[in-house]
Amino acid sequence: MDKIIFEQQVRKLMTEHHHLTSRPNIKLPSRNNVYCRYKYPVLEASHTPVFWRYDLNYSTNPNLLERLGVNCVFNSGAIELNNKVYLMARVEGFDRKSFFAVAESDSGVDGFKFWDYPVVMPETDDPDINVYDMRLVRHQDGWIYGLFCSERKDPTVPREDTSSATAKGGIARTKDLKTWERLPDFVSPSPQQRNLVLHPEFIDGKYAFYTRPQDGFIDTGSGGGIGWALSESMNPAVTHEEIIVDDRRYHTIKEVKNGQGPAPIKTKQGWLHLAHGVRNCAAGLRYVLYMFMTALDQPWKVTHAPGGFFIAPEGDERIGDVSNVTFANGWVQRGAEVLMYYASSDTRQHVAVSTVDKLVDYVVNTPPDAGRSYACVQQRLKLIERNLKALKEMDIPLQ
Ligand code: M1P
Repeated sequence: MDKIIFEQQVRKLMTEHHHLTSRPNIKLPSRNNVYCRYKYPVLEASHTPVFWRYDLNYSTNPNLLERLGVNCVFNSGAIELNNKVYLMARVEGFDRKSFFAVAESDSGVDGFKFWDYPVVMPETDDPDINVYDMRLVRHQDGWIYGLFCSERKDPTVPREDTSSATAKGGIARTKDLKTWERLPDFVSPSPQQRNLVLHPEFIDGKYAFYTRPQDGFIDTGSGGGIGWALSESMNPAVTHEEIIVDDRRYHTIKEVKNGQGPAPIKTKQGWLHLAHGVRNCAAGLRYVLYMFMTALDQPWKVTHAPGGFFIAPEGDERIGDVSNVTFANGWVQRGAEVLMYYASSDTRQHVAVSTVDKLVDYVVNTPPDAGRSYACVQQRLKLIERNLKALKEMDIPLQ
């Protein structure tokens, strides 16, 4: 194309991108009165700046080809700073490597714009092949920590095995999300460690972590469950024992595995947790989100565990690079409201909104998983009986 057309095309790309990132989001009516979804994802691959993907120089790219494609944007950590919401997005290139990038918004539900440059995360002496799923935690010690999965090829397998990997808990800290100090990877008795999350407060003067002890990269093996571990320091963070806070269980939404989402939110009633649970079926693994509460003075003890899932993939959310997945590693409390950032099918980033009061009500008053079909029917019968009485008292006829 000639240079004038080239410049017109570049302008068009930039304008289209601006329209996308400025598009107001639309809150959808709630279907359960617990939370509302929003119509549009807050971030997708096309939200990444045009100048991250195209070579915009006529001399080197006269056909204006995309050079470094972005495949998806998902599994974002989240934090509020200076009255803005910052998402630490997992951006995955066409080359399957993930990296971190910050997008900011005033509203937290739309207008997310990526900073001009992605995060340059320093490496350790043993470079990661892939980094992803950062939890952002503002700790009592004054630092903002980023905890993420650091993946490398498993050095112990035969040469022909080019798939086996090891997952370790990567740790870095910052004051501004721009400059990062990389700390040594988390050390625990478990051979694999993903979904590592830092508790925001000291426990008896120690750093506390939610872990996921696991034998294999995908399979939990003899491990699994959301663990709890203490470390004297963050540099290095070392633990000798992991106890299980929330185990995986047969015939539940977390039968195969589970993992802590973002760091828990402190409420008057207890620590509010968002997590993901995984089960297997003929279509493959299904990832849903669930909630639970732990004791204020003993965050490793579950006090309330509503049965079933909180958010499951629906509609377009069901389809993507890894279909049938909802995953969350970021949420932000803004006054009474909670913005929950959940990703669908390892492809795009959404938001759902609720309030602390509603989430506490949901967690405290939703009946637990009754464990067996018969017991579940008994649970539902109780609800039906009370409701039939209530309808009669309100003089509302059955349809
Ligand atoms: O593909 C679904 C998810 O799989 C992993 O989660 P988990 O460790 O619980 O199995 C992660 O790779 C996560 O990023 C991904 O969304």
